[in-house]
Amino acid sequence: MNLVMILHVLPSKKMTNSNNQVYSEIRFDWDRKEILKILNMPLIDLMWESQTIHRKFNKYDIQLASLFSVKTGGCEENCSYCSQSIYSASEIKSHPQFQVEEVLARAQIAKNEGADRFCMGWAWREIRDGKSFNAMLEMVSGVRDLGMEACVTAGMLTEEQASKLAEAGLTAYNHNLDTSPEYYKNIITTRTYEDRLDTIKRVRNAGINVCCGGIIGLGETNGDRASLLKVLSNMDPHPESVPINSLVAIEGTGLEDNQEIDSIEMIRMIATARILMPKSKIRLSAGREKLSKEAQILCFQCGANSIFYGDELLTTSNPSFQSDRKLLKEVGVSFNKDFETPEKTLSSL
Ligand code: SAM
Ligand code: DTB
Ligand code: SF4
Repeated sequence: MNLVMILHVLPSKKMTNSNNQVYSEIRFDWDRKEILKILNMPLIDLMWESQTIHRKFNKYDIQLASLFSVKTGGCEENCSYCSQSIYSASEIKSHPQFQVEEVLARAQIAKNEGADRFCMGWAWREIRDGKSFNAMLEMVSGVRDLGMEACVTAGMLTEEQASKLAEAGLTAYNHNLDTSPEYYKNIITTRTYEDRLDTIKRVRNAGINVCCGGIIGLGETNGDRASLLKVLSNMDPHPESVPINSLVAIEGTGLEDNQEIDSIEMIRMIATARILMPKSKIRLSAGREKLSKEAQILCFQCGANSIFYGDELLTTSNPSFQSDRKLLKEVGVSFNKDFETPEKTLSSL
């Protein structure tokens, strides 16, 4: 019996999330063993199964999410992959928080380039109340006024902060689990896995969409990848978006010497995430510069339906707007339907 058949015979669950989408035939009870079996399936079968599920639940369109680092560097956490941690010796340029107008000008550029979502990052352990938070709220409502989805990633938050962000119109909050509960302590020790899960619960309870994923290439095993996917796919409802990053090994970080992952591992991770979370946006995230055009196309085929779009991630580079547009046109998937004139670009700043 193949996976599609399994999905048909398993007891299904109908429920609605905060956006009143009806979920059916979607499971929240995957166990690690069956996930590992999917991850390790012959690649040709895994690609077939994931594409079948993707075609059943989604259209072939790709969400373009631009990323901007509103506050860079000086973070108190010790995430060993991160150039922005005070524990890293990376030579990144720290930058105090950008002003609201500057951030909205960047969002406008991203919109002109065809992005439908604008993600703003703060190198913080947790959101701090006061001037910076008030500015964050203005940025969120400003991005929404541009007609874009707004996403924030700024560390842990309180219930009150979450509800203020919801009021400001925040579409999604990104807070990654990064890896499995078992491997996590090898990567970060300044906050716990439970802390991360609590933050995600507060986001969900405030009615904000959850953006939660992880990183491969941290030195974890396939079993760890299965455990991470188990935690994500047992969230009910599933996170609306699931970024799958591959480690960008940045000089000066604790993981600078980690071996680069093979692109097939990324394809396997994306395909498995698609099978487990059929309707989530699976975002092919950091590390795309190391993937060939063909590997990216296979990721789209297996269910990736979002990318980070724009020349920069937070402190590292990403494929250019132009090259991504060319790639997506070549593949024949659709992206932002409102996007007309690529010429309205950086020159408008
Ligand atoms: N400080 C906030 C936090 O940790 O939630 C927000 C920013 S943080 C940079 C967002 C996420 O980016 C991390 O949780 C991690 O999953 C991902 N990330 C950071 N550095 C990375 C790297 N070098 N390679 C791949 N992913 C990375
Ligand atoms: C996510 O999962 N990946 C993005 C975003 N969410 C914030 C960040 C990737 C960062 C890559 C390394 C850097 O540019 O510093
Ligand atoms: Fe800080 Fe986020 Fe980097 Fe961790 S990943 S060090 S919390 S900016």
